[in-house]
Amino acid sequence: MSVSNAAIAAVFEEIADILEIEGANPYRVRAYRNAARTVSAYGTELAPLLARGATLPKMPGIGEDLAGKIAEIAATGSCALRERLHREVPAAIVSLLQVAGIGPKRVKLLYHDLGIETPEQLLEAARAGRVQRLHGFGARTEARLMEALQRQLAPGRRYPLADVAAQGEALAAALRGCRGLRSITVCGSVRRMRDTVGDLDLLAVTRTPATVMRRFLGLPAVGEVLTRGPTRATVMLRSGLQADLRAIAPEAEGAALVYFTGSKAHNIAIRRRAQKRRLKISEYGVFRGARRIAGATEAEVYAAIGLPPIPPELREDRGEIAAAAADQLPRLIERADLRGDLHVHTIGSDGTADLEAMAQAARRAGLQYIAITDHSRSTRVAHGLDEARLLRQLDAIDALNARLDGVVLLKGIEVDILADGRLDLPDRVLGRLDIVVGAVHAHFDLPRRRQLLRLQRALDHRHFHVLAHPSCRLIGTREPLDVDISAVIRSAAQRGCGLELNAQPQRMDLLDTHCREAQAQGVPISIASDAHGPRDFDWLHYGVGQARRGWLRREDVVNTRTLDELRQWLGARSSQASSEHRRRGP
Ligand code: DGT
Ligand code: CA
Ligand code: CA
Repeated sequence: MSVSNAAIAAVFEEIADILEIEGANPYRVRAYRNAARTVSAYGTELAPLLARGATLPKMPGIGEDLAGKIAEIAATGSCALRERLHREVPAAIVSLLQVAGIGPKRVKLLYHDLGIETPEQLLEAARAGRVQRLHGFGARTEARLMEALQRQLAPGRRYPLADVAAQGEALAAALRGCRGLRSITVCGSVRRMRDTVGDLDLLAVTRTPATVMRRFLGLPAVGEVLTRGPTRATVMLRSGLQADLRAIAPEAEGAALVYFTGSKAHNIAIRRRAQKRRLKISEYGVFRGARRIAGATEAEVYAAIGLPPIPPELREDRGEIAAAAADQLPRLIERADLRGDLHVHTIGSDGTADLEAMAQAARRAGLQYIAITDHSRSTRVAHGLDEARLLRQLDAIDALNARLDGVVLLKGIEVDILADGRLDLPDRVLGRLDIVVGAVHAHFDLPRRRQLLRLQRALDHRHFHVLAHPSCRLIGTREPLDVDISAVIRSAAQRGCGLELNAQPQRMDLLDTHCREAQAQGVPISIASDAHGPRDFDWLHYGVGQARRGWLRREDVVNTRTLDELRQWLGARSSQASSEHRRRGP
């Protein structure tokens, strides 16, 4: 597997972070940050290009030195400078940067003034009240840090799917080609596409487990070995994530896949079903007495207990076994069904690329249309658009649509839902847009009743189409809004609005169970990347995974429609809303 532009950018970001912690020249720090941004926004993957022997394309701000580093990282995943920096500062210190609310400047202060190197030490110092005395911290910051740290250091911490899946894929890729290895699969909650993951579960199919185990334990990503046996091992990865590896013989591959994919509740339910047929299911196969009657493939295992194969995303013991037995499993949505993306940012607000770069990236991602939905003015940190800037963007979209082939840009906005439920831009502006996506970005802690009224008032708005990231949770950092989501879903149904399933790794919002509720109410779902850069369309894959966990079919998802069908829905929503508006009076 080659090193992605995002991975190259991440190395540059890390170098910039450490240089900043060390107090390096700000220009030097900025050069690495700019390089990170340029590389991650670049439309073509660089590593395969370089591997073919091509020279690096000219990129703004990338001189000879940085170009050399890009080549080094593309070839090896790292570079000499980064390795040296890792030797100079305690490696753990970089993990301090992952604590919400502290950047390099603060890490530097904590290290120099208090000798703090790890999140654990920081929590201890905060509890002792030593942090608030530092320049630029204060009691409120200390309290916020303490809260973030307690969450981060809590046992049973769960990680966003996309992050863990990438690590799992990298491990699997590093093992592929190992002698005697027939296949390697990431199982567990990752294969079920659960939004958060506790640990990685890898399944290796081989007749020579010892060779595979040795290779696995020697991988650079593997830190501490926690337990090991002839066919299993548990390790702590350097990233801080735990991983299990199990080796199994080819004739048991299917049974082992079923077992290690889980969920545990699903396994227990199918075991019960097997028992009724006097069969025994384990990771080694399906047995009648001592005789193995199935096990090589998953389909064979399910067939042995009278079921069609059940997609991994449904294996939660939430009715999938009864549905399978009645031959009523839904035909789940697939990534290829998505024709568009209704939530995309550009440099107009806090994105990293311009309209055209996002349009081209969308086309490469197989999309036929995208809605440009930059932030509105209230979201100041994101440099939200006011009326004048939005109108200029609309002209730019017209001009671009006139010369673009293969992808159409829709005019939209991610408009702030203000504390009282009003929208952040006047009607005369919203009325000119193709699509209005509304979202909460502040006042997360209103009383439960008021929060619902706020969202309902927004949904009532005649120009409103889709409620973005409805719960507003951020995995590991922000709890969901305290609001009756079922009531929000019913309100959306009554008003003909859609709900978004936001596929950003930290969001994954709507939840799977709420997808199912929305489906039952006939609320269209928009699976959206909320892309802030060209590579972010990759996240749609995880959004589709979550939709599948919510039993959604192609017809439940509004951005599977053709552009004409979509426009019809958007238009119908506006005219329905305005007639209701007239009925109810202004
Ligand atoms: P996670 O890691 O918390 O995100 O969730 P999983 O589902 O990956 O759980 P994990 O890693 O504890 O176990 C991986 C799979 O192994 C799980 O999905 C099903 C299977 N498994 C684990 N423990 C048991 C058990 O006690 N009984 C059965 N039947 N299966 C189990
Ligand atoms: Ca797991
Ligand atoms: Ca596990």
